Amino acid sequence: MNFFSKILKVIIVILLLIPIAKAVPNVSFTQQINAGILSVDVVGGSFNSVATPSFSLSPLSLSIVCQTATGTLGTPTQKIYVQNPGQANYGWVVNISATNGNTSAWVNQSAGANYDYNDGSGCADGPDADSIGGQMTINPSTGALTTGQCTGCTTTGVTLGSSAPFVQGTTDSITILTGSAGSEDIADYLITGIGVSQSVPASQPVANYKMDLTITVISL
Ligand SMILES: [Ca+2]
Ligand SMILES: [Ca+2]
Repeated sequence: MNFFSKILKVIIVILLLIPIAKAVPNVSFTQQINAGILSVDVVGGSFNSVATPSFSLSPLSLSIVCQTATGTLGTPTQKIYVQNPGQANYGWVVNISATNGNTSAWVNQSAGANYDYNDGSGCADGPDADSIGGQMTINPSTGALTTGQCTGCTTTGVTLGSSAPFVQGTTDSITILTGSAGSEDIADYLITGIGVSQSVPASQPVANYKMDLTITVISL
């Protein structure tokens, strides 16, 4: 190895060790926000969704005459919660109806006689085909409507529904709350204190009775 080859090796080593400055790549961060989903839920005091919402009418004693049981839909631990995060700018409606359709009934959990929830004749059995009496009335007008988590929102353009009884084939769905086109496009609301009453036929047997109702929201 002569002198020049030694020099060359040293230069090569030095070149490899020098860090090569590279251009720092520009990373473009992007974030898309889509319109939220119009929804209704049953929530507790901290807006936590209630896994199994429940509702009980006042207990009755067996009676030889027609009776009325009452209850309140929407309580401090089970509030009805409506959210419109910009999906329904032309308005929306919250309804309640029987989960299993208008031929549903209050089902005797002891396998005895059921009673109706939508007989237009009240306690007596009317023209519907189920041969049982009984009728439920939903009265949203007694309810308390407030805004939810939205800061600065108002309930302008949002109104509670009127009292109405279920009548099979005529009133299968009852309006709880309506948001007009003029209501805020992005807002949320809470409802408590909806009145529920149910006429129970005379001599209805001692038992627990059950039926399911569903609350839905649709955009206009
Ligand atoms: Ca019926
Ligand atoms: Ca009936």
